[in-house]
Amino acid sequence: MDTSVWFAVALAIIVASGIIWQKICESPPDWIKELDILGRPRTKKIPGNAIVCGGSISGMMTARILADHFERVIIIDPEIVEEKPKSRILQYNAAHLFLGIFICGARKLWPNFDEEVQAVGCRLAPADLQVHFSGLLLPTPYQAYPSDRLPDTLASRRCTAQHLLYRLFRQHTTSKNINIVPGIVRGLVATDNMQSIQSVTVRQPDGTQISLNDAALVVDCTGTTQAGLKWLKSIGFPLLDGIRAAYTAEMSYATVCFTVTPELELTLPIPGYTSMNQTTCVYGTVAHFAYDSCQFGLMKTDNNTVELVIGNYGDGSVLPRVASDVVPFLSAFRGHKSVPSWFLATIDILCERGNPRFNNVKIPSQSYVRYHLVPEGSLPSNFIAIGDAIQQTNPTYAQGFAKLMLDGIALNATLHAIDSSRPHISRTFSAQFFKKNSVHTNSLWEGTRLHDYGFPGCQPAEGETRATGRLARWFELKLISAGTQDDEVASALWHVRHLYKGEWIILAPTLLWKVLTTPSRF
Ligand SMILES: Cc1cc2nc3c(=O)[nH]c(=O)nc-3n(C[C@H](O)[C@H](O)[C@H](O)COP(=O)(O)OP(=O)(O)OC[C@H]3O[C@@H](n4cnc5c(N)ncnc54)[C@H](O)[C@@H]3O)c2cc1C
Ligand SMILES: *[C@@H]1O[C@H](CO)[C@@H](O)[C@H](O)[C@H]1NC(C)=O
Ligand SMILES: *[C@@H]1O[C@H](CO)[C@@H](O)[C@H](O)[C@H]1NC(C)=O
Ligand SMILES: CC(=O)N[C@H]1CO[C@H](CO)[C@@H](O)[C@@H]1O
Repeated sequence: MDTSVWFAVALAIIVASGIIWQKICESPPDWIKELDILGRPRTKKIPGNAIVCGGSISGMMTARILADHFERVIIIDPEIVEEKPKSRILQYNAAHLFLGIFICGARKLWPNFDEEVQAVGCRLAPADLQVHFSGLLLPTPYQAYPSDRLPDTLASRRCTAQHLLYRLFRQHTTSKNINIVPGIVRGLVATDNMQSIQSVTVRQPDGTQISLNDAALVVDCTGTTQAGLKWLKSIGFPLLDGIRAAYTAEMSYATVCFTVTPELELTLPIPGYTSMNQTTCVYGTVAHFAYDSCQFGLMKTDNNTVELVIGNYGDGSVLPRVASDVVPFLSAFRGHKSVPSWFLATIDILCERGNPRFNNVKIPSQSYVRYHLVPEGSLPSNFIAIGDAIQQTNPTYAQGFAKLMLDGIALNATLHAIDSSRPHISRTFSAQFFKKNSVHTNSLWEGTRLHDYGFPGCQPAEGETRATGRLARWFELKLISAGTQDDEVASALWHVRHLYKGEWIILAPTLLWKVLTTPSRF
């Protein structure tokens, strides 16, 4: 064959593999396919008790899913029964943002989600966060939804969102098979052969201890406490210390909550808006690590509230604590474009007339219990964890609720794969769940951790330094820079952010080309 034929053949192969590469990158992630079967009950239930330890967001979602699969479900939490304010949840009064995938999953699990959102005074808003990077806008992909409204997200204070989920949880028909036990889980008891958990020990509010037996499945939903790890170690499961990775982003977080009547809202000088209802956030910006250390955003939340959230890497004492601190703090933001004057004027009005209430917290360190790395056979087959009990990322990325929904989707898919004629929890159940789930959620940990390492005050995980991930940060800046200049790249970023698409979409040849060739603004 002469060289021109070789060349033609080689070119054909490159083009064909490029098309396949593009197709692979654009294919929907597993969790989107598995979302379809979320909330569908199985006909023959698995015998025994499915025991959920912890009754906050993860616990309620998990109990709801398990009630489709198990004969009996028990949920244990010291504060769930009369729906008391959550003194054990540090972020109970902190502002939250919710990513699209959480709303999709919640609608599958609770078909009346939208009505209840209305009933408690929360709002479903188009998922336009008006997010800026170092002051430059990353556009929202309205063009990708030409005939339709942009997908929704939830705009609500955390406390109201918690109340919403509690109502949905109690109203659903599955709740009659869910037994609520007030109390604190003290530990687990393994079977003699150490293959599974047989019972859960609970201390009730009156101080008495009870044992919940016949455990078919035990789920750790204890959030920050990540208590499951301690319980397993204390009864002799050989879990190495390296299983839990941790670093400290050294972040502080301030929430300023305003009361805004419709009349006051009309006086706000927000350009181009007829109302704050049109978007989720009015304005938000994230810092470039070489220029500033803070990020902030303003959003209308439930009822008549509006929240300003400010996260700062490093010293928490610089964050505003009284009304007169707020505008000076925000005006000092350094980026590639300054904070617009209408935004500062809006905050000024809100501070003066919106009765500002401050809630400042220090964010605990970030951690990931990598149960998927435990050698097969070293975990009880019927133990899993969901939500912050597995992975607690930097909350200013607002991924917590979306991440626990991904965990829930993986749980349902793993349960669904169980043989329906003789349903039981097999020897490999726990390993299967953690493996599947880690494939979906590892990148949330990787992406946020490596971004945080860009900030000077951050204390890296053991075995890493702040230089770890330098290449990833270089690529991130290229990507964001291209996003501020190209709608297709911005659309990909938005879809990955809301977890509608996997992050590999960025590697599609057409996008990658744009990212690498667009001149960088940073
Ligand atoms: C300041 C801040 C801001 C955040 N902002 C956002 C945001 O904008 N968007 C977002 O999606 N996420 C955000 N998050 C993260 C989000 O709040 C968490 O991901 C979410 O609360 C996790 O829910 P969970 O049910 O797993 O854990 P938690 O909400 O922490 O609940 C744990 C539950 O376990 C119970 N418990 C603990 N130990 C025991 C025991 N031994 N026995 C029985 N029960 C027990 C507790 O009482 C509690 O009810 C933020 C977090 C913080 C700290
Ligand atoms: C918010 O509004 C809803 C619906 O109008 C109302 O039922 C609820 O009591 C209000 N909640 C608060 C905390 O004001
Ligand atoms: C915004 O939405 C709320 C709640 O749905 C509604 O009561 C209010 O009238 C809306 N405001 C405007 C200006 O459309
Ligand atoms: C969400 C849930 O609990 N259940 C379903 C998930 O997967 C399959 C799909 O049919 C159902 O049978 C499960 O019961």
